[in-house]
Amino acid sequence: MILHDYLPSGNGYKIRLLLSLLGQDYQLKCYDIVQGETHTEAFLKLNANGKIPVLEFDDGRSLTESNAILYYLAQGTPYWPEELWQQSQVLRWMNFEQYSHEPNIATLRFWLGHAGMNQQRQAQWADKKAAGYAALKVMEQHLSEHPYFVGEQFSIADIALYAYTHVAEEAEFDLSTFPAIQAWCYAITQTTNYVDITDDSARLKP
Ligand SMILES: N[C@@H](CCC(=O)N[C@@H](CS)C(=O)NCC(=O)O)C(=O)O
Repeated sequence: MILHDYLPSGNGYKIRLLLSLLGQDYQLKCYDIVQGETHTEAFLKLNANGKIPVLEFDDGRSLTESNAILYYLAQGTPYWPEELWQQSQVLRWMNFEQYSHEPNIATLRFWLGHAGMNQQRQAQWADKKAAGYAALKVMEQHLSEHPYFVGEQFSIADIALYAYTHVAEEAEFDLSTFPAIQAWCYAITQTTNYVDITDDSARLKP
């Protein structure tokens, strides 16, 4: 199994973290997305949308979209609940992540730390910042009453939301006023086989 990825990517990290928690072997192939390496003819055959992460299986099939990959890998594991209502709640939070969280927090982090700012991005900064804080408030409210996003169980909803929340300060989000989020982040780091976002031990050797 090959994970096509970009190391700083939270979307890619979701997959790296779950694979590590599950103790699954894989090889990591990294691309520089800032240099457009996901828009080559070869890469577009893996994902016509030109984005990492892509999980390529040994039988030649490829799966794209981080949360779809999480769903696939989590089947039959404790990270995907058995009960229908709880499954729906996992999907609810994963959709929240893709619509209300990632386009704001991840985008600002990418602009600031990787792609660079320009006038057009500067003009969107305040709106994205406000929307990112609104998402963090929704999370804080939930986590002040529950240890995880769905039931009492650490699930792929937590992995999806953790990926960009734990690095939100790189996008100048102040997490100090979100104690429940901080406690939840800390609890995740204490999970057996936890790896951090910079871990590239599965990287393919050139
Ligand atoms: N919805 C997708 C988003 C994937 C995505 O935005 N990937 C970014 C890196 S985090 C990327 O590859 N960007 C390169 C590009 O668009 O050229 C997912 O969750 O996997």
